[in-house]
Amino acid sequence: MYKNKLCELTPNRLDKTNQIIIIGDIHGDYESFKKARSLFNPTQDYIIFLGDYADRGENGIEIIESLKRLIKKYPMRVIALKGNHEDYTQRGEPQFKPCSLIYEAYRKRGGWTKFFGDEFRPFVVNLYLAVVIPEEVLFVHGGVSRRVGSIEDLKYPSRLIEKDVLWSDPYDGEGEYINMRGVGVIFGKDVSKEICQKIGVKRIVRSHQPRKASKEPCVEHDGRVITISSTHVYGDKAFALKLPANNLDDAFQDLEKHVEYL
Ligand SMILES: [Mn+2]
Repeated sequence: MYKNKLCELTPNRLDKTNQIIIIGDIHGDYESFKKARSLFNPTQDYIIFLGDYADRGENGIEIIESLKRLIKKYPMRVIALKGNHEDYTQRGEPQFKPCSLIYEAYRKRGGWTKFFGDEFRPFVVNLYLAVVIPEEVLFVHGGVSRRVGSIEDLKYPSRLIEKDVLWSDPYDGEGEYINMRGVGVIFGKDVSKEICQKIGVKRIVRSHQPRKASKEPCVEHDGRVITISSTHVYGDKAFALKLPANNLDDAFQDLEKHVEYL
């Protein structure tokens, strides 16, 4: 039996929750990771990581190990998504470029095979593909495509759907086309609208394009798609979203008030 890859934050689970903290791509920036973690109060908050923990920055290993400890300590409150930089074959071959985590593992942990088998693979297989707050928000790393026909497709995704969710990007137009990245699609605002309706949410929060959110959240598709970034590796601002669990709709209307710089 496959593991359900969709984390559902139902009203029942959000009861007695203060904030939902959302963290975008970190990409080896340990300082931003530590600041993000310090925003989280485990007795009353959720923290959702949108993936891409390693590569580009220097400290992928430290971030992955810290995040594993955080999940272990607060399994009900820490939710980590898979990004395209967590996409490896069973044998540890990255499905993306460039991958610097392998070299980091050689330098810091004495090799890749052992680190992958003992530490990284068990972490990756337990990552979610998406989080949904019913009637409100879908959180993913990359985006959506017309292949996502229902919420069930996110619970038990085909490999094609998984790739679309990990790799896709919104674009300022209509329809759905091949992505220049070589995987996933670029999706227009008609596609966002259609998929939001099918899944039963108002909007999609994603990361995957940190430079698009270099100063603040990038809001596209009539407010339906929001891109965030939580890394300094490109020399840009890094931030988290701190959303009030009981008033999400208003928070999205006034998003700048819920941006916390890291
Ligand atoms: Mn990415």
